[in-house]
Amino acid sequence: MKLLIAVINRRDDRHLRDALIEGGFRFTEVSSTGGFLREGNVTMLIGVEEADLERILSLIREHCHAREEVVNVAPPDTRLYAAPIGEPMTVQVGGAQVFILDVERVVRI
Ligand code: 2BA
Repeated sequence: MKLLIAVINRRDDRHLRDALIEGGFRFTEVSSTGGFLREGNVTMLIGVEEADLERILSLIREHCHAREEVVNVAPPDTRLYAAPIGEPMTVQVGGAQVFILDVERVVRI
């Protein structure tokens, strides 16, 4: 079995969730915050049999899209003041960032 830890853009969350439920997959959603943009995203924990891994990845590809966002990045020595100063910068935000881990054992009680 594999555990997918998928950080999802919150704008894609609802569609992916519906597709996973429709596909009969089990998962847990955790509210999370991107370390760089400090914006809310959603982290999904998806336990999946190896045979279903590619099907899940296809669903994630189908429902999660990369977007460009313009952010103001303050110089490091001014960050403490939380002032809206800094250079506008365009970043491409996934989509999804997916980590795939081997699961040693699963116990359902
Ligand atoms: P954030 O950390 O808020 O990052 C949002 C986007 O900002 C990133 O998109 C990337 O394009 C850019 N970015 C992040 N750190 C940067 C840096 N030091 N310099 C320049 N640009 C930077 P994605 O790579 O698609 O990541 C989307 C979200 O996925 C991230 O939100 C974070 O919550 C998560 N994530 C990405 N890589 C991760 C990793 N290696 N470990 C844990 N979480 C990760």
